[in-house]
Order: sequence, then structure tokens, then C-alpha cells
Amino acid sequence: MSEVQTLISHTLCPYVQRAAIVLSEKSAPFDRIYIDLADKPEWFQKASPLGKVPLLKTGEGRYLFESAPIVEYLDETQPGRLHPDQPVERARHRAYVEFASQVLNGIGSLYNAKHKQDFEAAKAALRLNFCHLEEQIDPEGPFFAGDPFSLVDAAFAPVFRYFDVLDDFVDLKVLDGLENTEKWRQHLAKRPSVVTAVAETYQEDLRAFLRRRDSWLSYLLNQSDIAASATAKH
Ligand SMILES: N[C@@H](CCC(=O)N[C@@H](CS)C(=O)NCC(=O)O)C(=O)O
Repeated sequence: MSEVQTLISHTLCPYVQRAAIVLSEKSAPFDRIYIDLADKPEWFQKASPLGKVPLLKTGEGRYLFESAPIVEYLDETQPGRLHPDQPVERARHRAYVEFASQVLNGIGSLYNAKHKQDFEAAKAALRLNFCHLEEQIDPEGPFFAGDPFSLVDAAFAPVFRYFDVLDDFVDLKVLDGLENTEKWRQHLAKRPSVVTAVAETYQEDLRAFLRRRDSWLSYLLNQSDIAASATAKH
């Protein structure tokens, strides 16, 4: 008999969010186990050859790793396809899921940049990515390829979630004037599968993570904390 699937997670991981979003979109019940990536349990090291989350334990007790094959597996085994029928469109969607991973790498470069110069370079690279993306989005919306929701939406919702936190303390301007992207972002932020993909503490957890980076972004966040506490005292 098959058991409920388990998503092996980390609270902040955007790749884990992709799988959580797809499971919710499919209304598939699942359990979650959270891993401390700084202290990985032995069973996890055995089940995850790259030492990364997400990991999906299927109902038959098999472990799958890497978010792209995990979400494709979920798409093929649970009712309600999130990939287009046409092979050429499906290939294009897969490419934009990979594009989302490159944008996530760019966000990593942004929050890890030690100096302003590297921070500005990371910002410029992200701006180029989003200018390209703007032209790919169906202007009618509400999602990447219009309606319905697709795996590309599941891949970009966690990308936009970073900006929801960053926008509070830094004016990045990477999405400025990109109307299709902004509309898409706002729509995704309200989607129940996106909302429930992270814990309620996500925003504060991400801020704590960013403070610990000892990077230019950590410095900007600290400056904003100082300004906020000075305002609160007056
Ligand atoms: N290509 C992988 C990327 C997953 C990934 O980078 N996961 C990070 C957390 S967001 C991780 O587990 N890193 C291992 C570590 O920090 O030791 C996927 O798509 O699943």
C-alpha cells in the first residue's frame, strides 16, 4: 500500500518551494521533514547524493532528488497537468524553469556580494534577466503562459518572494517598469499554493539569514534596522 509522500525541506529553500507549490496545486496530501543543512542527518546524506534539498520520498518509499525531476514526476503522477501539451511549448517551459534557477543564482550573488561594486554588478545581471523575461510573459496574464498555472509559475513564485522581503529595505529597481512581470508577481503572491509553501515566519527567517551573510546587503539591512529603531524611539 502506498503512503503519503514526504517532502524533505529547508525553511528558506526556493527549490523546495517549487515542489510544495506543485503538491498543493495538485491537492496531493504530503508530509514535510525539515533538515538542518549545517548538520545533515546520516539517512539524508545517503538518500540525497548531492547533499541538497528538496528530496521527495514517494508513496512507495523511493527517494527522488533535484527539484526539476521531482516536479515533473509529480506532474506525471498526479491529476491535472501543469506542463503544456505541445512538445515545443513544453520544452520552452522546461527552459524557463532552468532560467528561474539562473535567476536564483543571481539572487545568491546579490546577497553574498561583499562590496558595493559586486552588489551593483549582480543587480545589473538580474535586471538583464528580468528584461528578457518581461518579453516572454503572456501580457494577458494572469500567469506566465496566460491561464492555467504552470510549472514555470511554480519556479518563479519563490524568486519573487525574495523581492517581497528585499523591497522593504532596499530600492533595487530590477523590476522597475516591467509591467507584465509586476502583474504576474502580484498574482502569484496571492495564489494559495504559493502562500502556503513557506512557514509564517519566512520573512523574519530570511531577514535573519541575510543579516548573517556579512555582505553588502547585510550592511543595508542593518542600516535600515538602525533607522527603524531610531524612528520608533521618537
Ligand atoms: N539544483 C538543485 C538545487 C537545490 C539546492 O541548491 N538546495 C540547497 C538549499 S536551497 C541545498 O540543499 N544546499 C545544500 C547545502 O546547503 O549544503 C535543485 O533544483 O533541487
